Amino acid sequence: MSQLNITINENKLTVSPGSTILDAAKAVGVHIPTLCHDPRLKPYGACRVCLVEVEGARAPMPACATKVTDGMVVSTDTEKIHRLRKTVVELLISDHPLECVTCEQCGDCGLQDLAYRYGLNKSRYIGERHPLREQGDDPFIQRNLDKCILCGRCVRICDEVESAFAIDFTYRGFQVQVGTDYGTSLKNTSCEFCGQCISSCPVGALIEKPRLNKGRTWETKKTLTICPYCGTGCTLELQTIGDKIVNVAAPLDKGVNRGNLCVKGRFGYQFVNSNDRLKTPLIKKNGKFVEATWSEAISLIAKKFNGIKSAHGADALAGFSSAKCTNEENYLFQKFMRAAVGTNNVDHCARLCHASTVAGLARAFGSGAMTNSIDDFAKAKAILVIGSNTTEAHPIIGINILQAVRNNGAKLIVIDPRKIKLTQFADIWMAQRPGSDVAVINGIMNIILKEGWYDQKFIEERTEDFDELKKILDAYTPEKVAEISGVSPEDLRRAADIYANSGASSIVFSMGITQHSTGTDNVLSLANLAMMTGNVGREGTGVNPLRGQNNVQGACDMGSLPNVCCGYQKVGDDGVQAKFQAAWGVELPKTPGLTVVEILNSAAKGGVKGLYVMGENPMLSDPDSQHVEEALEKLEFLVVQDIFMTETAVFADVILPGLTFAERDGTFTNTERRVQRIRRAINPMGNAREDWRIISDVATAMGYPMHYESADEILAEINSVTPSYACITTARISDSGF
Ligand SMILES: Nc1nc2c(c(=O)[nH]1)N[C@H]1C(S)=C(S)[C@@H](COP(=O)(O)OP(=O)(O)OC[C@H]3O[C@@H](n4cnc5c(=O)[nH]c(N)nc54)[C@H](O)[C@@H]3O)O[C@H]1N2
Ligand SMILES: Nc1nc2c(c(=O)[nH]1)N[C@H]1C(S)=C(S)[C@@H](COP(=O)(O)OP(=O)(O)OC[C@H]3O[C@@H](n4cnc5c(=O)[nH]c(N)nc54)[C@H](O)[C@@H]3O)O[C@H]1N2
Ligand SMILES: [Mo]
Repeated sequence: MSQLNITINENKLTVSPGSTILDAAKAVGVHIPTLCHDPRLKPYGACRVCLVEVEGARAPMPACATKVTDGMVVSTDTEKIHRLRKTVVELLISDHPLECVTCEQCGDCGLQDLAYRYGLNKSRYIGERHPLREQGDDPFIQRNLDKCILCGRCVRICDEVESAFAIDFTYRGFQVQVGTDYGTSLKNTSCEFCGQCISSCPVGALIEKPRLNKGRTWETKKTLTICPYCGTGCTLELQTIGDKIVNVAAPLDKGVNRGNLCVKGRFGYQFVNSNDRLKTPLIKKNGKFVEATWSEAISLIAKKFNGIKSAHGADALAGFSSAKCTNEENYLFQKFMRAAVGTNNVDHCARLCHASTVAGLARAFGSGAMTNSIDDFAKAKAILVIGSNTTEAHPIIGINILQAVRNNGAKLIVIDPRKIKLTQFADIWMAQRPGSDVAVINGIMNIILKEGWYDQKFIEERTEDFDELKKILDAYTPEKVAEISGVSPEDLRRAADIYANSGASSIVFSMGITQHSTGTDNVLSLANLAMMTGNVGREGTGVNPLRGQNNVQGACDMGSLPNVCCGYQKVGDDGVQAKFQAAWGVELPKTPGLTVVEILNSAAKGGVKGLYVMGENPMLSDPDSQHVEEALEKLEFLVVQDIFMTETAVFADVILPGLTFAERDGTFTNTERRVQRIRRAINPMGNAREDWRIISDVATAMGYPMHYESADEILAEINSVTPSYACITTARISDSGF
């Protein structure tokens, strides 16, 4: 479609069809004030402060809700417009407590800015005022209803973006207020405490409770970084005063989340400044932990590890790396285990999580990760969510999926034995018997085959062994699948029709698919379904595993795995061996090492004698905790490097205090393989140190020198030995990742 011409205050420009006057003004740097507008929401046009004059129009128009037409001539700075805006602001402040001196939002308030601009410190309009109605009987959201200007942003964002529907306008006329079905409390409502409403509120009516009285926004230092919780990898703005995080926000124009966060990202930062953090190294003496210096702790580890190595060989040692730590730390940890210790016994929690995805998708497509990006969900015509409780475990991806369904009309199929939030919005919800996924997917493929809904051209050009698949599918008639899974033949048929014939269907999966003894087969079945219908390799399609922890994709990419080095370069391969021996300057072990589960099995039998656990909590996370306890107790020497005294750390001989995400630099790789920067916002707590610095010091003490000045320097080394990260330098990672 052709571009549209518009003139704003003498500035001429062209914009794309669909742009509003506000968009166009922004593009030429003309400021138009707004109160009810939020780029995350549909245009509303209620507050009237964005009124502008349009040549030929009878009355001023709201810039936020008026689409540009070709040849439009707009004035934003006329006397008439200023008079109108001033009146609107005066009316608003006539019923607004002008207590800016104590208001949390002072300095960051849309209404205060406008009142200042128009020199209004009182209103000509005097009438009934709303009494003080402060609310907030929950831990997260302070609601000052007397400061509410009824712009509706909180109500709309709760509906349009979060699909939580917790609040609405209640009562009528002068009594109108934002409330809930349960009076005014947010407790016992569908509120998810994501705080999207707070992030949208233009005034001080909604405030993050934990930040109360800790400092105004303008007093804080702001650091852009990445959320430390799940694999979505949302961009956070940490607001700090001194070494304390006082609030978390998210910029509207950055990252995968563009201003949105979930309850964990927005409110779950107290652990950083918690007094329970480990602050100094600890050595166990006579069953009790005693504070130690770094050099005491590190030389003890070097002595014990070198002792076990010379007595029993390097394979009597093992290490757990961490999906909580950065790429730089994961790279260094596996290098430490391979080059300094001399074993491939290195693994991490991906083993318990998406190991079957990595195996299955690597076999099907050559790479074990999402085939499409998070933004692509908006382009899907149908989304099949199987074994992923997306809105709870990956909330920002969850809201993307719901927006695709509710705003773009994408069809939603949910295959999950449990009723989850997504099932409310699903066109079809199949509650199969747990573990019957291969049968259900085969049943869907059986129908697609019979009906001829498959993509013959795609199959011929891009796949192998379709005939083999056909033979297997014959047996999975809808009736037989119904018997195995409990899903009705009608539902299977409808699901097959929607998935195969939508034009662009995307599959989303997570633990409901992977955490099974048949996990790899489950993943392969999903890949087959996508390939059979040509739903891969295009926008809005694909097979999309949602990775769990914040940097589990990176921990895998960096080779914290027993069979591959960074970039999935196989340890048994001669070329790989030669390359890393040259790069790291030592002889390297050739046989693949043990997995997380095998390491603990071996320890229980006395095979593995020394274990280094960095940022994992196997006592809580690994199967059969009694068995884990036996294994940990049997070890001759256990090192735990964590930020807290965990259930695992109590078994350690030495505990090393690491730093949180807020105290260090580095990179995380999110579920869509976007490499993003985390940045130090505050100084390290106590005597704790960066994980990468600790690993380097232990390696050096063991006789394999590692000297790095910064995370950047480690990334440069990663660039040089990892083809898939070759060009990902810090300089090239912009604020939105690489
Ligand atoms: N709040 C919070 N968020 C997290 C985490 C956390 O600890 N807390 N952890 C992160 C991590 S590491 C991960 S891996 C992800 C996990 O993210 P998810 O995998 O989305 O989370 P689960 O709760 O394991 O849910 C899996 C879904 O599978 C369903 N399910 C169970 N059995 C079957 C089955 O046989 N077939 C099918 N099709 N479905 C089944 C369950 O009912 C559930 O809805 O979450 C990440 N996000
Ligand atoms: N019962 C049960 N078991 C499970 C699961 C389940 O749902 N239920 N889920 C499975 C899945 S999907 C996964 S991914 C695994 C997860 O298994 P784990 O990786 O063991 O998970 P966490 O308990 O999150 O442990 C992370 C540890 O890292 C520490 N930590 C956080 N940040 C840092 C840091 O910057 N540096 C250092 N050194 N330490 C840090 C934390 O304090 C915590 O002790 O658990 C698996 N096991
Ligand atoms: Mo996970």
